[in-house]
Amino acid sequence: MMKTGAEIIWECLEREGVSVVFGYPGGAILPTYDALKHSSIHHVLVRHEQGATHMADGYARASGKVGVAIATSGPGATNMVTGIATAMMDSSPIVCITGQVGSKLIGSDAFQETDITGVTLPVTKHNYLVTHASEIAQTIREAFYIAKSGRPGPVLIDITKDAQQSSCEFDWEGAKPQLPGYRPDLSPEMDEYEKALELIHNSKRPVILAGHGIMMSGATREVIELAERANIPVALTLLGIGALPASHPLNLGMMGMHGEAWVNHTIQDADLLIALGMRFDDRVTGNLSTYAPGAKKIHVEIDPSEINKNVKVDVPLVGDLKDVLDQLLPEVEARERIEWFDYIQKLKGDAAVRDIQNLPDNGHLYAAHVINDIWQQTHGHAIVVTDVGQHQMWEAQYYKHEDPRSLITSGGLGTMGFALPAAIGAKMARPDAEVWVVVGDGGFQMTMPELATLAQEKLKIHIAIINNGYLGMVRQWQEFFYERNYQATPLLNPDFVKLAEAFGIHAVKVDQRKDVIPTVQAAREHDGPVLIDFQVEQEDTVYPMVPAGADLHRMIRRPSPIVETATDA
Ligand SMILES: Cc1ncc(C[n+]2csc(CCOP(=O)(O)OP(=O)(O)O)c2C)c(N)n1
Repeated sequence: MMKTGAEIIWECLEREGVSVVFGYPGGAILPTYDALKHSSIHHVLVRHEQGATHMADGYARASGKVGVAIATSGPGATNMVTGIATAMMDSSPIVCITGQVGSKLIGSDAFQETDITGVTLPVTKHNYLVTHASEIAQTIREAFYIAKSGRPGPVLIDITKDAQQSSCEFDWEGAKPQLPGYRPDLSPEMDEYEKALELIHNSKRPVILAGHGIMMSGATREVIELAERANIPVALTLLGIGALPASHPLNLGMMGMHGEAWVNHTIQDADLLIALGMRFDDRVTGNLSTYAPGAKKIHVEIDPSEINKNVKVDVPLVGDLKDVLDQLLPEVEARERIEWFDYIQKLKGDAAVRDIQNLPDNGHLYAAHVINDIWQQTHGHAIVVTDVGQHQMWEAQYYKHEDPRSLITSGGLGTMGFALPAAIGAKMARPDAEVWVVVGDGGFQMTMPELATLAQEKLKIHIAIINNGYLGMVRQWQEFFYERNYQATPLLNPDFVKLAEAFGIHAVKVDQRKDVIPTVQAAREHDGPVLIDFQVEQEDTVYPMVPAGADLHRMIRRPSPIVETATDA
């Protein structure tokens, strides 16, 4: 059947199972918007194209499906770059469709022309420039396949205006992906499994390092089975949080720069690290030359280019984590490891009790109180979407996630402005779920126009601004490493309550600890979005902290008496 390129775009998206797209129109994508009237797909009008990409990303992370963002050429497309890079660093499957100037104008510096495939080449898993309607169907099918297969990631399709306008025969079946050079279905050799099993069985002090790949591969059940069967404690990366319930007895907690001291010590003292779907980021390892010196390393990872990239491993198992664990699990034998668990228990010391919660009310509101109370009220079952900064680390420390895909945060790129739009995407993906935004006063202001999108879509999302009047995490680095020279970090903020009200969003300010729980409860009962401006202690600090590049076990500790963390063992 003859269809225009624009009609083919929508038809292909429908056939790929897309029900919502996030976008912003403009001249070069207008034919596609014109054809939207014939489609059943819901279009969310964002307020900035960066928001569209974060929404698609949040949608993808919450659902496991591919998120879709649409923009026009030139500035519309370049506004997407930050969101695309964010998705790339965290292996999030999104497809971005951009309009391009007419094919005859390409290279002429035409109005709103940018070489967006050139610009996004290093931050996409793959990208395309499409100049004929007849190429659209196959390109979209390939883009979806590439985005979600193997190590997931963002794919961009730039489609010229004339390709959208012209007509051709639409043949879905004939447009099957043809990617002879793309081999995402790798699997390890049998002898690698045997080597891994030998290491697991002979190890006395093993630790599983759980990363984002566990969620991406849908392997949470298998990871729990491995941990339980072989009796191995599990340390989590930031993006691995949720891979096993916080309440699980083998869950050690988060590792790395702001991980618990005992978790880092456990890793440093291990004789075997079993890295599952994680990539040994520098925030996780600290100084590579002193990282887990006595440990053999098994690395289960879908992307072969990650093997030996940062940490030299003894046994690489390259393949889909779920498939690898399915193969490995029947051969894994039970072990006791009493000494190892006794040792870890000693490392925990008093730090297992985070006494900031138990301090008498000194009139100050700490971010930790806010996050702890949100956790208690939601019983660890909300989807929490964070921004980047101190609040992000406090969230990871104090919100005890029980479910996979329930912490959505920009880990790899650390993109401020991510939280609000990503939460909109997550709520569209999981309308049944309770969604909280935990965001700093700085990052919130980067994408706060998306409050308008939130109001227009009438989504029940709760926004907790952790308002400390500073670019808090940078202020913390200035405090520790730049002699408290607070250059360019104090913030003059707008009145966030009035701002939200201007968008028709219910909002309230909280500066007393006693008001946190009632406000959280009221927000949960409110029928629609709520913004809470939590005015917290201005110069609070995230402890513990491994300074960048330092040895993982040399952490800056919270000075007593506020909170005592684990002792150096
Ligand atoms: C787009 C972007 N610009 C700059 C940074 C560097 N940065 C990291 S954390 C941070 C401060 C965040 O402040 P705020 O949003 O108020 O959160 P807080 O740390 O106070 O919780 C900055 C500027 C970044 N991560 N992203």
